[in-house]
Amino acid sequence: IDWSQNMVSFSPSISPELPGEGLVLRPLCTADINRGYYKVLGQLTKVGDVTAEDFIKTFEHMKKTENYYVIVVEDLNLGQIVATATLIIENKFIHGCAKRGRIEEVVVSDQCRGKQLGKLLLSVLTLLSKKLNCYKVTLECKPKNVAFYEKFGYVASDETYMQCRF
Ligand code: 16G
Repeated sequence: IDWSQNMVSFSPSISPELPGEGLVLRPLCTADINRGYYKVLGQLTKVGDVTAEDFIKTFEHMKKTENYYVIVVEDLNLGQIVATATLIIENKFIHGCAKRGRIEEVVVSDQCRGKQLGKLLLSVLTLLSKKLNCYKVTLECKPKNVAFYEKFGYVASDETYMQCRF
């Protein structure tokens, strides 16, 4: 990704390569199930009872499709995941068989707020979706988070987000 194209400023300055003292930004790996990955996801929503086997099966499927970019920030001193976000690429027949990006599961652990990690994750995945030639990238969020996402160029759509829950 071309980091110079990112839309937000960081103070103090951080980057994907240097996300902060003792922190590393990298793709999710299987061992992260033992580094509190689910504890972080649990701060967003219900995660359910997931066995290591369930996790590995789902993760292997995601990797095989090559359409999932799950990134995490690890605190190297604690050996714990402290933030995560996912970009999913969807293939379309429309727009000249274009690709569309979806940003999902953006979570920064309570203890790691104020380190600009949410900003970093969103900048990286938004730039990545552009680099992968998505014609758009979308996300769903709570009204209180709208101002945060606007910083990266996201605008509220005139379409209504609808869902049917089971
Ligand atoms: C938020 C998340 C979405 C996640 C959902 C879970 C972002 C930008 N959005 O909408 O990715 O799947 O919450 O909520 O992180 P649920 O458990 O009610 O489906």
